[in-house]
Amino acid sequence: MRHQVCIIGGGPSGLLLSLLLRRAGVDAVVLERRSRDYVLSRIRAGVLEQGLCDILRQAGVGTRMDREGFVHDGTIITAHGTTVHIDFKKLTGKSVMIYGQTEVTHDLYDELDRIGAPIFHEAEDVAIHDADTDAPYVTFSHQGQTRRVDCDYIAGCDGFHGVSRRSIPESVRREFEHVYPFGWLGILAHTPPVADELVYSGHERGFALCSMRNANLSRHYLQVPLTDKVEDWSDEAFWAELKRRLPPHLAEILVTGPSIEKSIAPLRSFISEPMSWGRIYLAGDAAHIVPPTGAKGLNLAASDVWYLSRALIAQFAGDGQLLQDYSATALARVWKASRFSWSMTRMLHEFPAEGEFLARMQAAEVDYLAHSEAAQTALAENYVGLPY
Ligand code: FAS
Ligand code: PHB
Repeated sequence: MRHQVCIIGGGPSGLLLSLLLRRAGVDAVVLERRSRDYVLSRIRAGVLEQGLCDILRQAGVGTRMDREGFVHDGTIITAHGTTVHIDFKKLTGKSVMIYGQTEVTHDLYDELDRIGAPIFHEAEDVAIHDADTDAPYVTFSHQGQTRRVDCDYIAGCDGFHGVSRRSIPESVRREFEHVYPFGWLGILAHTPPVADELVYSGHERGFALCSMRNANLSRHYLQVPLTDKVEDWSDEAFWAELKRRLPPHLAEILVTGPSIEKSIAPLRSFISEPMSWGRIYLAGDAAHIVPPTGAKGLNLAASDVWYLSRALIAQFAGDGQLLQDYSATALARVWKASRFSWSMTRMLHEFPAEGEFLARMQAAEVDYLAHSEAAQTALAENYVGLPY
């Protein structure tokens, strides 16, 4: 088969790219390793920047988000006895949308199905060939048959463990990584959120985050040692620890209940440069990973896809400049969002191995944040999303 663009990966990056390209008349196919049910069973991000919301609306898949999502004008940061409300709306004029990544993925799949966009699920052994020529192709096996996609360009939207980044020669790639000495234990429960906005809590026992999906679906996280296993944590133990890490006025109103999902995710900062080589263009987690403290993972995937879709559309219209500039353009925003995610993680997590000096630096940073509108504005403009 032949398509103008072969997209590897059917997560938010690949699906959104397919939709944006098809809206502009560019023909794309998506190859996804997993079943649709598996992809839709993953619980991940919850905060959408305004930029991502605007893209979804323009692409015609924002209706359910606007109906069911929650607009948040701020967030609460509490640590070392100090609590500060960051008022996004007042400080930046922008808000964020609370709407699960799973729902975004659902909406994208539904629209791509409606317009008949080709998606292969359970596409196995995907391999990229001749990416450094003007006739690249991708092979994969599907339902026991070997298939081939001849294409003009390959979009690597296959996440951190995908095949695309690894198809760029090691001699070309420069990878930057910082692994954090802890993970996040996440729980999803049919309980009401503990507050109207998200609560980021730094505590000497460890970081905690109280988030939500709707008025009766909460998503909470605890910083846990890398040695912890999810089976080490009963629901009761999770809730008891979360209460210990919250300010007393929140701990006493926290409603607990049985978990419907519980998992531990490791935290890392990772960026691979360049984000393009030959006819391969990387977008989203295939190129970079951020610690979720800044709620940037999904939102960076969106800005990558926005840049890449515009560049490919222009390329097929005869103007190759945006495509030539894609890697540099995307990386400029990736590095700034990675810095923000790293700084939020450093400010709010426990790093026992780094001793008392860092703890005092963290306390001073939260104290400065609480008393400086300039500091709050800097945090707010990064959290709501820097301009594309
Ligand atoms: P994804 O990893 O979502 O999608 C890649 C797709 O490619 C997958 O469906 C995979 O099956 C497929 N694939 C992989 N290899 C393939 C191959 N060889 N062939 C074909 N297909 C292949 N971000 C936040 O902002 N907030 C959060 O709270 C948050 N929590 C997270 C929790 C976890 C456990 C993880 C792993 C990530 C989390 N993230 C969070 C980040 C996450 O939301 C990503 O940024 C987002 O999924 C990026 O989307 P994609 O780039 O599409 O990558
Ligand atoms: C979530 O709701 O899953 C979430 C929200 C904000 C974050 C990370 C995760 O920073």
